[in-house]
Amino acid sequence: TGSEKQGTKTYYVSTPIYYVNDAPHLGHAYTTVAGDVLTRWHRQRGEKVWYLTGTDEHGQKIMRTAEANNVTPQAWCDKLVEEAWKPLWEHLNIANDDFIRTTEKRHTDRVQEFVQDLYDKDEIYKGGYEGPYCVGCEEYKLPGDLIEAEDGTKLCPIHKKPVEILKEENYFFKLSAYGPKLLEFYEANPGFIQPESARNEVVNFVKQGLQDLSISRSTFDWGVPVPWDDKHVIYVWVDALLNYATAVGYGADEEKFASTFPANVHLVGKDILRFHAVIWPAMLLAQGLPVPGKVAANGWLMVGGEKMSKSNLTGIKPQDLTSHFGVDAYRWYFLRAIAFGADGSFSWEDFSARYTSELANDYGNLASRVAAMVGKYYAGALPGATAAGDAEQAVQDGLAKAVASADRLIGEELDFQAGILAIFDFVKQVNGYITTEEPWKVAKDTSEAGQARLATILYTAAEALRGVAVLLNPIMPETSQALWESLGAEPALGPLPTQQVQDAGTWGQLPAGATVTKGAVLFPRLEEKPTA
Ligand code: ME8
Repeated sequence: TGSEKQGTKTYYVSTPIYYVNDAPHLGHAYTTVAGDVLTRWHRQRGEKVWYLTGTDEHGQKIMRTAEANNVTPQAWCDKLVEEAWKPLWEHLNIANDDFIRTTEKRHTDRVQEFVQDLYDKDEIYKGGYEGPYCVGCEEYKLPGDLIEAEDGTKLCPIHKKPVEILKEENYFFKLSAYGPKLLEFYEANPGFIQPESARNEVVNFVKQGLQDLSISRSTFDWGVPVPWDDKHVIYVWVDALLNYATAVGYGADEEKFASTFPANVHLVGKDILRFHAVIWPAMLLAQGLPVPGKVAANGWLMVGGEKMSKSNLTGIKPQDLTSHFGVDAYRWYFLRAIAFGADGSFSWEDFSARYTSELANDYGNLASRVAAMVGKYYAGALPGATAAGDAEQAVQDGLAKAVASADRLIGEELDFQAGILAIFDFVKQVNGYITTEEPWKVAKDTSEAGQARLATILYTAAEALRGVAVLLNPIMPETSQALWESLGAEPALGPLPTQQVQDAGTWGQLPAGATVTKGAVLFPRLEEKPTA
């Protein structure tokens, strides 16, 4: 493609576009924060990055919700987007570059063109289908996938709600023809689906043989009209998946499209893996368009042993947690506590315990002790390191190792938990260094050698924190910025976001004489837990 020729492919990350039948909950925020961390990490490498999120506004689920609330679907979507979704992402410091809504003309026009094109290429035909349909999933289910209620009613395995038998004359996409090509593609690109368990699930599913995909609906009209037959609207999932193309200029801005598409990483929950790892690449193959680099599935946040969903919430909103723990700690917690790809539960107790021991004690106290000592012994002017030895070399090596590990784990492998641990292992190492070196005792040695040691210890600790501020910036941007300022790194080294990850381990960047100030406490002691 043109983009490869120019070598300027933008690193493109997406979240699912969420249904706006209700306000966002912890589960949506989990995926969106992960995408934001990945995006900021790559920005911090100096790469060109595009982070896309948005909302999925068509289909029966939205239509019925609007009806139940006595408003038009469009009015419902407008309200939810402006009053619930966009404000939450702003609150959580999500630095998305665009926000696509599937009701926007820039999207619907291009969706029609895409589908018309497939029709012209004979990839779409008219046929009939009858089968169990889950409105919650907006998906026909295979009879074998259903579970049974005690009274024998067939239920969707995800929503645990009765399925409806739908019978429609619809348009079909020849998905079944793409099975062999997809299997070949998975084989040639082992990293396409992450984690391994998700990949195996998809490969087994495709190996069983794919059915053609019904891509239109004629029993309701809240959707994008099929261009050649306006009694039908385009199936909401075909409409939705195309957001990843329409948002970056498909059919409208060739240059932008060529330099951005396809996504390097589609972040999704494992509930919608098949759409992204089977249907979406097949749609692209059918058009001769390039397929994405990776579909990374996060596990489920669970409540009472079930996937947290709009109907079985914990009653805890993201805002309840951020007002107690702060936005940065919130962004950190779920990625730190749960291995990406695995299921996990939220617990107030676990969050509090980790906040106190890892953020407040290990990290926050280190930052404030170092600033306090530079204040006390050097009136806030960072001393130079003139007496470095093995202990200092070990800290320097520890930082280089943390940089390399975190860059691979977070930036490449999307193993946020292990990456965060690598950074915090280094924080622990620096704490250990200070405990061993006891600068408060060294300070009492007024000999020249003693004073040189004190200066060296404090410089080493401050310089180590300089590296930590860079590494944690994608995860906790507000506290990193506060630390950066407290170390006097700005103006000497420039604004924090311009610091590159790959340079973070280069030792000796903080200049002697930098003005160190004791800023606000990074992670204040927690108030009493609000009573439910
Ligand atoms: O599926 N744990 O939208 P949606 C972890 N519109 N992640 C969760 C979660 C949980 N308990 N609950 C939700 C749709 N998520 C479609 C997507 S994309 C072209 C169309 C996250 O509002 C997770 O990322 O149901 C999941 O895939 C997504 O929210 C589903 O959001």
